[in-house]
Amino acid sequence: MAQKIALVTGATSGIGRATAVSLAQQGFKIIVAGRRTERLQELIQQLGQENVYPLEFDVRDKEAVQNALAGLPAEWRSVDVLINNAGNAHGLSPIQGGDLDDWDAMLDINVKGLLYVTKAVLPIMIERKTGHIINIGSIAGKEVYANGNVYCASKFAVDALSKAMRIDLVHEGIKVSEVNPGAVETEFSEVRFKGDTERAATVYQGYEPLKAEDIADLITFMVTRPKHVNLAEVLILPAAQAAATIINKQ
Ligand code: NDP
Ligand code: 8X3
Repeated sequence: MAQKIALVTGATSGIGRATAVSLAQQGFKIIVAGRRTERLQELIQQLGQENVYPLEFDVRDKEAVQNALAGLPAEWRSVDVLINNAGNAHGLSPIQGGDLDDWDAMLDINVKGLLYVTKAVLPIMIERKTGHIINIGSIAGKEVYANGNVYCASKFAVDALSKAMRIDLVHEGIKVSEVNPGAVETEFSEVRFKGDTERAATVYQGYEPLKAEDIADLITFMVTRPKHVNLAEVLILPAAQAAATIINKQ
């Protein structure tokens, strides 16, 4: 049987990178997408040129997204699985103190970027009447917390879009799922706090957060279920976390 092809956005770091590695270990061929070319090259070195195809684009640039997908070589075109993972939080401020550029970044990347990539991949899946899309939402798309405002709104939008996509695409034979993680130790907080690594580290102190590999395990499980099974929505938390801001810190 032909190897399945998965496209992972945000594959240069954290959850996306771990997912690319895990799916490659399960025999998938992986299209890895991100802006940091050198990290895409590292994945090729690690997983082998025959198993990995790099796509460098900013998900905010709709033309770049379309061109990248349209330019895939024939042997990489039949994308079976799309992991819409690229995203970040930018800042953590009350609404009255929010930064307009941070708001643009979160809505443009987390919401519109996810839509642009999905739109570019869908014709391939619809033509073949098969496919599985997994959107990475968040616990922040299930509950709002203080100062989370626009990031939460972006992830509530991912939640709504995941449900809506599942409804619209069911008749095309395409499965749509959503993974909603709690605290995962990645570069996420470094990005949120604009390179302040000390502040970022405090987010994960006093308890055991999830690792990127925990989310990758879950995604790998979800995409390897039989064709008739769709794990539609999963909330995955560290054992020490009960809600977005309720964490049993020692
Ligand atoms: P990281 O910061 O480690 O990874 C983010 C990834 O997104 C990078 O690969 C980055 O690649 C990519 N990305 C960011 N902006 C763009 C852009 N404009 N164009 C293309 N790619 C972009 O964070 P995580 O792995 O933690 O985050 C992955 C997803 O998981 C995000 O959607 C996040 O919201 C979600 N999430 C994270 C949680 C956590 O606690 N860590 C919890 C819940 C959800 P590059 O910079 O190379 O472009
Ligand atoms: C990331 C988790 O709680 O920082 O989506 O919003 S949280």
